Amino acid sequence: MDLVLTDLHVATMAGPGYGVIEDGAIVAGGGSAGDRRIRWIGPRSGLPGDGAVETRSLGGRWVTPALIDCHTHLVFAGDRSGEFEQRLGGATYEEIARAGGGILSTVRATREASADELYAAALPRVQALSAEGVGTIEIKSGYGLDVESELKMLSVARRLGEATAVTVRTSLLAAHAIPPEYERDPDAYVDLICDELMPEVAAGKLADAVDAYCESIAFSAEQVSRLFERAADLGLPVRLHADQLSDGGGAALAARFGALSADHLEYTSPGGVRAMADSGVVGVLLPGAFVTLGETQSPPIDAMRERGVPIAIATDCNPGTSPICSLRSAMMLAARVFGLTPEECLAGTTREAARALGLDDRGTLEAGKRADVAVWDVGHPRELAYWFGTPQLAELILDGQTTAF
Ligand code: DI6
Ligand code: FE
Repeated sequence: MDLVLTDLHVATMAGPGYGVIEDGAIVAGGGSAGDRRIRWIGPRSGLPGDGAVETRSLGGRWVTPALIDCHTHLVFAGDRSGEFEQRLGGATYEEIARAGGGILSTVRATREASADELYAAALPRVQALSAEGVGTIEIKSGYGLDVESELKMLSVARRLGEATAVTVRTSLLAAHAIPPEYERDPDAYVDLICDELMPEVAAGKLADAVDAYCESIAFSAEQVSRLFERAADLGLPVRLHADQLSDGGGAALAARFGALSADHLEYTSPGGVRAMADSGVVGVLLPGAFVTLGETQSPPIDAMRERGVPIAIATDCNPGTSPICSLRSAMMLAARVFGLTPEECLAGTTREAARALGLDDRGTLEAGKRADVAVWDVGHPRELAYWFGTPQLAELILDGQTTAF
């Protein structure tokens, strides 16, 4: 049966601007479970009156596309709050990483944890995001750094998608840090990823994309190129942690491989921005990491706007640099710290985030898109990038059905 939503205002995010439809209506349904679509959307006065329908009045509330968190590392074990204390005392992220802390500290805990323990720890993080209207979450591996533990992380991420109404998209981020066993021969670890891990992940359809961390403390452009060539062989799209702590030419590298996205971008050069624009690479901004690390150099937002680089915003939820399970907070930080407009913040967590994941079936409210709708107790959609830590979600409809949160 179709679901008809009326007595609402819509920010379709299909443009121009918020794509506002005042006093609108939405007809959802059609399609099988897992693929229920918007059949019609427009002003209430034009509502088609055919078929068996369940009509719901939303009491004049605003609706938007369900939000999309397109960059998280939310499957992990352990705790790194002590590193935050160290950094507040003056230590840098690189110093802590080089001393064996940082990512490798989470790797030790994640390797030791069972799949069930990882799942139990991650589920509340997924629930916290969906309680704020998030209907699609990307989750990366990258705290296993060996074949077995990377597969374990990806399976846990898949299980989170199966057990909840949220869509989970996974990325293989085996090239997140150099594992201790390969400290003297990082290239052999890149071989392991290319020759063993990636083919197994592809065969098991455990990852929707391949990601890598291109940075002086992680992997070189040459190593990333090898990984991305292998990903292309296996038909897996790529994305890149680029230019977070220094300009390593990551944005241009991502562009050269036609990556879905390049993420972080604090140190990206004008040439990198140009390359992204030419290749249609989405720039994913991660203000939670920027603030947590006390960074001072902002991504080149003006250049991105001038060149028309699509801008997405994500939490980067992880235990080391972005301890945040709140996409609404990331939106507010992107506005306040990076100077994005509230409209850019909402586009960055809907339309552009969908693009960063290579998903063309969501991110806007239009006929033919998935019936993933967030219903808000706000007077205007700009409030979504204003209030943070403040519950304003009235209802989350995913795949045409109300979801508990
Ligand atoms: N950049 C980040 O900010 C996260 N990963 C990355 O490549 C940090 C992950 C961590 O410190 O655990
Ligand atoms: Fe990240």
